[in-house]
Amino acid sequence: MEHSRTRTVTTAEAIATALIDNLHYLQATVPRYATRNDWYMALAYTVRERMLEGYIGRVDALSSPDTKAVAYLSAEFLTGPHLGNGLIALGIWDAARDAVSRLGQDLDALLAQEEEPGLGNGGLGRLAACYMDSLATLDVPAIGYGIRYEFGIFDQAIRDGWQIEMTDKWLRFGNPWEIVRSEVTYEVKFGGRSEGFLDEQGRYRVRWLPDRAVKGVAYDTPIPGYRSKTTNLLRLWKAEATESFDFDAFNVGDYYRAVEQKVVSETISKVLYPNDEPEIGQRLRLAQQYFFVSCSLQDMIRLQLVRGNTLDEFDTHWAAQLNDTHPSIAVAELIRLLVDEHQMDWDRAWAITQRTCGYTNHTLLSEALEKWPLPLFRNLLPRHLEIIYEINRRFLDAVRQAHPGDDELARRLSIIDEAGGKSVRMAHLASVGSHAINGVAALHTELLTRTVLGDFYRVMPGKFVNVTNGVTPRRWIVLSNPRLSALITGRIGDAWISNLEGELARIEPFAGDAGFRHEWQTVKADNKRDLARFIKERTGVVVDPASLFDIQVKRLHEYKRQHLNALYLITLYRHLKATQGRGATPRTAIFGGKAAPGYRMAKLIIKLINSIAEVVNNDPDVSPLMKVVFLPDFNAKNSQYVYPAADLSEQISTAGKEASGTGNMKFAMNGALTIGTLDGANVEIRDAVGPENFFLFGLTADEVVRYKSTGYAPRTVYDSNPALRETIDLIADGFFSNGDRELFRPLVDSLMGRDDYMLFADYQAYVECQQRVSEAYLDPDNWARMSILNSARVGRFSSDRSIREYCRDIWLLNPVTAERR
Ligand code: NBG
Repeated sequence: MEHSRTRTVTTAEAIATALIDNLHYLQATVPRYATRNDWYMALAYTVRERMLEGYIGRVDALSSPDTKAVAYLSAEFLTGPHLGNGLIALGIWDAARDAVSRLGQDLDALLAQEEEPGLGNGGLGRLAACYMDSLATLDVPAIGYGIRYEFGIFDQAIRDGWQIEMTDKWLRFGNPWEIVRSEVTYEVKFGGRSEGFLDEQGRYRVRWLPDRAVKGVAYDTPIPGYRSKTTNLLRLWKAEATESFDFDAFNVGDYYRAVEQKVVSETISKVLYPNDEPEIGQRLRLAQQYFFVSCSLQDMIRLQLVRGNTLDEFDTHWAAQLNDTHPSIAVAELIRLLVDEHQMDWDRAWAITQRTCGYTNHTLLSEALEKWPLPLFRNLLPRHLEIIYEINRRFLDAVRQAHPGDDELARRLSIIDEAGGKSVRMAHLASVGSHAINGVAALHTELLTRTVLGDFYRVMPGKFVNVTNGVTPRRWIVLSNPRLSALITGRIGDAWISNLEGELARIEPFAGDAGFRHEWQTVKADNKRDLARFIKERTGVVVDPASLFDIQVKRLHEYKRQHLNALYLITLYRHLKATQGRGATPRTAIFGGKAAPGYRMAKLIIKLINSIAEVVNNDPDVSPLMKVVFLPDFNAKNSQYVYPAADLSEQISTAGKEASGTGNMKFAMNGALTIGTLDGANVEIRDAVGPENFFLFGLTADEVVRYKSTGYAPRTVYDSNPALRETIDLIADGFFSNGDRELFRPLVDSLMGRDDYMLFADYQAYVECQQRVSEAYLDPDNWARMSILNSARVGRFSSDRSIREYCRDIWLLNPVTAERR
């Protein structure tokens, strides 16, 4: 059938016509009354329309009996704004700009109008979004399954130097990207009990008698691949009340109870938990996890049957990736669906489950490994607990058989933690129930096999693989840094956009070309001017675009050591005071990131940074040479100004703590040099760019462990290092808090007493390394050369490479080279 050409043609002319049409027929307005949001909505619909043919193509593939598809199960997808990305994917940026300006509008203003879906906390959720982009670009049939939170990550404001949280009303003005599938719904049950019975064939079976249920409704967002013909689906579930369950209440006339039931049901998808590590025992969080996993698996089973395939071959047609432990209840739920609801026998269901699931671990922090108290778990998911006991019994039997007499081993491996108040260890459930377990950087995977999953590695070494994270060059170079993109494309053509690993290195020879270096510097300078303007607008602080832009943006966490950076800045400040700035490299230190609302130390670190900023920025002796800025509300949208403008990328976590990092990759791609420890993917980035183009400092992961075990005493370091002592004393004496000695006491005490993250141990090395940075920056031409080499050599950190590895090593499917439009 012929489609309406207004909705598919991509010339400026056609886009302009579509815009007016959509303004009229969807927003019910006309140019003379249209608000900016009306224009934004009309443009978004215009872009979405052009994705739909690809979307239908994908639905066809998902319905075909030969397809193997990926289900990327993730409690978080931090996609960032869709409009700009869509324009790039479809190749209609220039046409859209043209169309919009013919109608008297400004594309940048419309792009700025979009409220980003903040459906994630940080790296983990953003990684899922990069992977969706690469899956679509590589034309891998995939569905991202998650939760359509009504409120995403809070908006951060800074008042009086403190973080203030505000609810994120991202749906307030409508969401033009999603397509509600009111008929794609599943029932999800909770609570109650189970009972055994004999079926017609006399087999023992179990049924679950829940005491309540909610309904999940599918909301699809098309995810276009870069210039690819198909468009994948991000399918997010919204919780609603089931019709069947409140029916009784209506019948007995208890109208209010029925309404209350509705409210209770909807809370499940109400809000994203704003912690990058779980709070133990949040019942609603377990309900969220089970809710989206159950809907997703039911949907996968439905699609499997719609294709005309049987459940016996489920794993031939589906690969389910568990993004951290949040969806790991999938292991028990898939068994329950197959055994209880589809009458499969246990052994077969178990084999299918294991072959279907893969588990990605994203953290080594033991406090971040999810555990659920047994009573809570039983109360919410009684049938799943039984299934988990059965999985565990069979698993531990096998362990005891292979390692007779080693009861300790079995105890440590058990899915049920018997110590103290018993709990369910979700990482164990995921590890047992998956055929592959992967870490997210080489060092991280190695440490996993030695520490948190060491016992699993001993009994099932073959399951472990590494897939180093990657980020999409479409959003993080093309969209964020158009100037750099134009420069690169001008020299090597644009094939790098969909083949970063193969092509980007072709700019390396230009590092030796003075003209190119000059253009490279101009791009950076322009980007820095843009960021300076943005900083002025958001914070009022005026920064010098010629100074070294030294940037640390990421969630606030002690292990990430924003406070080590802060200690350095105090030291630098004192040094500049003492030397009256002679020979100094002007520096602008920029921070951004949210702290979990309940994480007091992280919030105090924000306050400290702002307090230092207050003193430094207002000191006439120093402020021409040094500025400190805390950029509020760091998110995907704002970050697109940040990475392209960085000279120096701060990746200074305590070695052994950061699983991978992905900001480190975005910075390097955009030509920032890294100052960092040997942690996460920093190790591989340094290998790629060459040690001479990377500022390394600090203890290694092994040294950290050794130092701690031989009695690390931060106070001894403090006593023996005058500069450190002066720095800490200034904080303690209230120099940054108007004489208030109490304000930062918890921070000072924690460093002096325990210093869990070894700031003092790394302090001197860090300060000296920063000194080397300052010196290097005094030679702009050489800096430009190093910057070019950084970009040129990090092509392998494209998420396309990561996704190819997942396809090859874990999902066992062949990405066909995507047909380009
Ligand atoms: C984070 C790690 C990062 C890593 C991202 C993506 C969690 C639990 N983990 O180092 O801290 O880059 O995951 O893998 O959010």
